[in-house]
Amino acid sequence: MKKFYITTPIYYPSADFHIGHCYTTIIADAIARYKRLTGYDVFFQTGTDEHGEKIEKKAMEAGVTPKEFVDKIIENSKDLWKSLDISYDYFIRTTDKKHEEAVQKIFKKLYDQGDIYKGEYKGLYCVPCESFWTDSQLVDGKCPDCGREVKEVSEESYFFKLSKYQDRLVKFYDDNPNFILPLSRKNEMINNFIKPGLEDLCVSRTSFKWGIPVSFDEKHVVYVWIDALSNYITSLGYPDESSEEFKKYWPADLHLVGKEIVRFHTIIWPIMLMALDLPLPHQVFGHGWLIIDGGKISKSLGNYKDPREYINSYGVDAVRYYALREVPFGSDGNFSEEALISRINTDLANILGNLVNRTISMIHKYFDGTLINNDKTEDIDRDLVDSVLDLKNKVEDKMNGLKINEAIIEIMEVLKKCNKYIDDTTPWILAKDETKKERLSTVLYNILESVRICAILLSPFIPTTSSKILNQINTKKVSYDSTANFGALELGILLNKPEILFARIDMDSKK
Ligand code: ME8
Repeated sequence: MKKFYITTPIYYPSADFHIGHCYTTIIADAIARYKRLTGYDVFFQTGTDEHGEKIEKKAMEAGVTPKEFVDKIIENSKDLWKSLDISYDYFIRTTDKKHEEAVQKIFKKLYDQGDIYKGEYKGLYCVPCESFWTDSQLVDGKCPDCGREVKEVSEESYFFKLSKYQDRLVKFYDDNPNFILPLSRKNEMINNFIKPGLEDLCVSRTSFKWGIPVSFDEKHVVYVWIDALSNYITSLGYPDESSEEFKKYWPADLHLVGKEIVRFHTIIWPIMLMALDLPLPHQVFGHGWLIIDGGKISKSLGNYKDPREYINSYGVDAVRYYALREVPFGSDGNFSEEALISRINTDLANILGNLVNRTISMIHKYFDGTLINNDKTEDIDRDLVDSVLDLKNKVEDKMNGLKINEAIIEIMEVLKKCNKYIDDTTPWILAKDETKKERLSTVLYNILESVRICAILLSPFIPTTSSKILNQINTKKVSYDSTANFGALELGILLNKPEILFARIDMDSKK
């Protein structure tokens, strides 16, 4: 069986997640589910990034130890992923003993082989981003990522010889043109970081304690990004390269990350792996941000709600659908509750929900809920059947190119065709004429079969809705392979009662 190892970034533990935080994970989940559906052995990993000065400070403010602090709020991440139906296979915490020991071994190995050396760091540091910057990288004297003040730090530190690997990294980019996607992000990395020349990276700190101690020099803690990036291999058992999981899943097929952390994943991470003599991941995809009114969603601006509020109001699949459908993957996209409601009304309630509901209702009304097909086909059926037959490959094409919103659009187009087919064939008129009953059975069969195939192909995106539809149809034909043929839907099945999938929402009532 082919394997697929996909990761999200590991999140900073937080009590205040917003919809932007859900974005990477919803997309990763949709891809993981799609790969599973299509027969891959998937390992989907997420987790939490728990060390660093920022957490130490927050814990201090809360009057607890950092470990007590993270232990308490970690459940918030898990609860959020549960409420979003995230089907991760493994949740790593960087405070896991196994991870901490592995990071110490990685650091020691790099030190022993001369890739890490001791020196003195003098420079600029952004605490919220845990990033070091040079003067020339600052924008208006502030952190180029978050726009906040940076502080001067000067301390004895260990350094990682990034510079030594620069040429190998450039060669790797050249040999693997799809390593960084979208391409614009690759150009950004080359122009902003590689062309000016990679500087050795400061990889230890002594000014705070909350981190993994350097095993041979305990007043130092390992720089949080070295700690965090390692999660992608420590979870698989590294440094035990003979472990089952490591042998099976490494290298990762896809690291999905937000655009502001592409730099860590496409420069520091590959160089760490080269130094460890390990194969490099196949791809890093840097997606855009969800923004509100043109700006990043931010706590200080107070422009967001807890994502669970949207889930409670509109249902998990509505929120997932919005995140996946609204934004062309890779670009920034605006989030607004109005646009969410509008998507629910147009796509989920009208195009999908109404179609399923009226089809199942008609089969109940005209055939007592039993599916029959007297094979009275007509020319008009061809267009619908052909579109349905093309759908599996079209979705596959789009998903292979990580064009998730376009994959969904393809499915929605077929559902729209089903609605048009109903309008054109007018089953309620056929039902009035006893001699048209056979034709009516075929019309309704064609629609329901199209709905079944669309429901299976929608399952990676809106899994709960997909299973509700397949349940209402009461079919056992739910495999991916069964979407390649039109006509697999069993004759004689007794459909379950129709249930409303998405109620239309009155926009005014939400204002
Ligand atoms: O960066 N829109 O963690 P994090 C889209 N711990 N994505 C957003 C977003 C928005 N408005 N806001 C945040 C970290 N994200 C590190 C990762 S990995 C070895 C270490 C995304 O909790 C962000 O781009 O700050 C990132 O991909 C993810 O949320 C976690 O961010």
